[in-house]
Amino acid sequence: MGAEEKNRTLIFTYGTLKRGFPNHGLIEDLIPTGDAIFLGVYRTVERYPLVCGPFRVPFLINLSGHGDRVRGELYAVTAKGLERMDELEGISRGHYERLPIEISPDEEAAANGTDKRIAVTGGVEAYYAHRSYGEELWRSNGEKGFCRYSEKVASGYIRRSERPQNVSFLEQIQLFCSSSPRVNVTD
Ligand code: PCA
Repeated sequence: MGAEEKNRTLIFTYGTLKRGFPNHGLIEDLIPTGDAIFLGVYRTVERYPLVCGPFRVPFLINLSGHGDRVRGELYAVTAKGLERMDELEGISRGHYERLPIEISPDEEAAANGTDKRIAVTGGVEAYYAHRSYGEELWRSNGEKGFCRYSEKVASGYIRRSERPQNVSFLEQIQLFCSSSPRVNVTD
């Protein structure tokens, strides 16, 4: 089957899967076989919290109207590509959840000529922080987010292989949330 005949899912990446970031190798593996195609730089239509959790791992939180419009890269991936991405993002382990998102071309990137300006009408998905901890992570970050996962924001990122192996990722998230300073609002 030719690459153009495959059913594809549109994935908006905002974190370590982007070009130049630590998990982009996965996408680079998929590009030669046509299992991933770069479509351009986009921004979310709505505002969303983009925060870092443990190990400077980025999380988009499904709380539209908070944070900023977030910048990322759009890819069209085949079922095989999607399976690899879902595995990396721990979909079956409750790390991230893949849900719809609305995006539009990033004007700045379009002006630089890097954006193919493909009309994306819908059916785009992104990996959000799982609902089991999303809101807590937002509060732990003092409800302050970023508009993109830049090199500066990502600095201090620790790869999976270099993290403590005896504590699960979800436990690390809980530890991160419970050790973050929090302003207690009492009424
Ligand atoms: N990888 C996915 C979700 C968060 C992450 O680091 C991405 O880049 O969109």
